[in-house]
Amino acid sequence: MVIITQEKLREIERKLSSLLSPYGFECHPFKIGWYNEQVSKSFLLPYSDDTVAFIIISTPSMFEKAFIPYLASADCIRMKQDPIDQCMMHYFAAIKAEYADLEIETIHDFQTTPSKRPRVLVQTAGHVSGAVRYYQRKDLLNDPWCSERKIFGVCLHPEFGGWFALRGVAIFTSINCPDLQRKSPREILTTENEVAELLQRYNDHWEDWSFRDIIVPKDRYSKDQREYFATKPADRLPLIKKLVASN
Ligand code: B12
Repeated sequence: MVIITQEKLREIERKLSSLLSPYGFECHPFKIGWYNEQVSKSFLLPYSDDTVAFIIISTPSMFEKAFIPYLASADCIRMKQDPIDQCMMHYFAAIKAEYADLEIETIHDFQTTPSKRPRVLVQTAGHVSGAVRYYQRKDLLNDPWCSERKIFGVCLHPEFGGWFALRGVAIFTSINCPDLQRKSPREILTTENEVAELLQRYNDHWEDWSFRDIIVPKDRYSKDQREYFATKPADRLPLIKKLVASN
């Protein structure tokens, strides 16, 4: 186990960010303890509290900067796995390669345990890193839903509103940074009504994507990207061919 200062951690963050940002990704550090103190027992990550991890976020430009070039280079037509998932695996492998001398465990948003639970709750990880604000039903003093109804929570990014995805975490399992100072996420919505409206849009109208525009974002998904995600996975092949051909 290596103990590092906050300054040294900022160096690691800069290096990781310079690897990922040309492809439209952001990375934000957090301590495993901050995550573990929020989640229930079955979601605990098995590392000590000061272990350093990063949440990896894809911004709207990831589609053009990482995904389309990846499609062009990979044999997606014969791929069994979802092309976006494959592409994320490719970039997460690049993180491990960049730090070949360190032990890194990467966990994707789509990975599950043998009992089918998500291996990591990326919304909680995003919130404790301070990168995004995770709005949940319990943020409201009063809410309009009946008590039995499950209301899913949703994160907002300070710049991109809902136009981003939380792709997973990279855990530096042999690095501890006791000094890392916690950053609270920015309060993006200011009133209870706004939070209720966000949760309503995410839970009842997520397919119209209006939850993503609850604030005016700096950037949104391109037309191609919207068309891609609006198409059922089984029908995406012609679109993939078109994207590759036009690139
Ligand atoms: C399973 C899943 C689904 C399921 C069930 C939804 C659900 N939330 O459970 C289904 C298939 C329905 C679904 C659908 C969608 N999903 Co989905 N889904 C997931 C997935 C894989 C796991 C979510 C999960 O099971 N959570 C388990 C529950 C128990 O977690 P929880 O409610 O957060 O509870 C924890 C917190 O409350 C925490 N906690 C307790 N107290 C506190 C206090 C604080 C301050 C904090 C921070 C935490 C905290 O502890 C609890 C656990 O013990 C995540 C990716 C991931 N790996 O996290 C994506 C994810 C949540 N989905 C996402 C999206 C976008 C969608 C869709 C819009 C489709 C899409 N991909 O475009 C739809 C919309 C859903 C809807 N309106 O109903 C995004 C949300 C992004 C965002 N901005 O927040 C995620 C994060 C994927 C991603 N890559 O970005 N999804």
